[in-house]
Amino acid sequence: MDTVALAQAVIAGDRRALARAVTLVESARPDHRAAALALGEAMRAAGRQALRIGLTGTPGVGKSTFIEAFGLHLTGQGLRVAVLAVDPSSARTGGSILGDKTRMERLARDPRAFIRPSPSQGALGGVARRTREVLALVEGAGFDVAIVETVGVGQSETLVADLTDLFVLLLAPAGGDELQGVKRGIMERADLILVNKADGALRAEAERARADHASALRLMRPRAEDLGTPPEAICISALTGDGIADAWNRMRDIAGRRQAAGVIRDRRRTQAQAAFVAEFRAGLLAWAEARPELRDALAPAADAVARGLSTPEAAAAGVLARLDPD
Ligand SMILES: Nc1nc2c(ncn2[C@@H]2O[C@H](COP(=O)(O)OP(=O)(O)OP(=O)(O)O)[C@@H](O)[C@H]2O)c(=O)[nH]1
Ligand SMILES: [Mg+2]
Repeated sequence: MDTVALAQAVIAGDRRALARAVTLVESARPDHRAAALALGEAMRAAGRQALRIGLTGTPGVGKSTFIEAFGLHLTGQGLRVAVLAVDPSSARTGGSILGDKTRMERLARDPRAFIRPSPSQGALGGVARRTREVLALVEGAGFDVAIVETVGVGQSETLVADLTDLFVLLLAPAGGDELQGVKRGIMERADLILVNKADGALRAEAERARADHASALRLMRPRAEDLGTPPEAICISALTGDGIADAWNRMRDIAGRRQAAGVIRDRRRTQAQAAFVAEFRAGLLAWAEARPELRDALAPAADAVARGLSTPEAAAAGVLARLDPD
């Protein structure tokens, strides 16, 4: 199948075509790149949009269990849901992939759902680039909601916030002050906080955590994108399903307000421009590093720096001067 036919099949809703297109986009082979770019253009021309939801939470907080319950809630309403994962390969253990198979079993079998695990290799920047392209594919394929999941342990959550329209933080009941310090930067990005596991013996503790986070959110600097309605924290249980419908209603409300005010459009424009700059810089770097006149000079220059024979600044300037001897 050529790229044009593949793009048409993706847009027509052919799931196998979508899986093939995703594989092409995630491929590291240079000869797949042209096809991936053409697919991206075809998706852009199709002009479809999904609500992009970023979801982050530390390992074990219940992300997979939540996505299963939440995803089924959405497909139950007739919506089509795609689930993508962004994780540096090191953060993803074999255990959690196995866990996902059982925890998202029903959603994985749902014809209205499409689940794609994280690209297995590569630096975070590269993983994010691929995820942006896969997001475009699932939008072109007509999915209504795209969930991008990441483990909240590094920079990946910022990256996911930069790829999505809404950023949701999933928390566990326990943690207290110490946890709050760790995630302050993430909290500043959050549009909704869900305190999970608010069931059984954990119910009261979850409510305390919710109240703590709700007041922390109220103390944050107001953000223009909130349009005067600051982010909230609610209790849910991914296990029992309590609060899942409420969580979706709130996300829909936030998205609806932002859509009407043009906030989502503006945010996507900013994101697209940032992606362009990142792509350009990555390409420039790859090009420069492949230039023979630089490649051959890099190792000796680094060696000279290590041995104290040159300052880092002078060594870098000397290597760069080879690109442009004038
Ligand atoms: N009581 C209770 N347990 C839950 C709930 N949600 C998830 N769990 C349990 O918490 C554990 C971890 O759940 P997962 O959904 O695998 O968590 P995760 O965030 O996807 O974990 P990683 O993929 O390892 O990052 C499992 O034993 C779940 O059954 C909940 O709402 N209530
Ligand atoms: Mg998981």
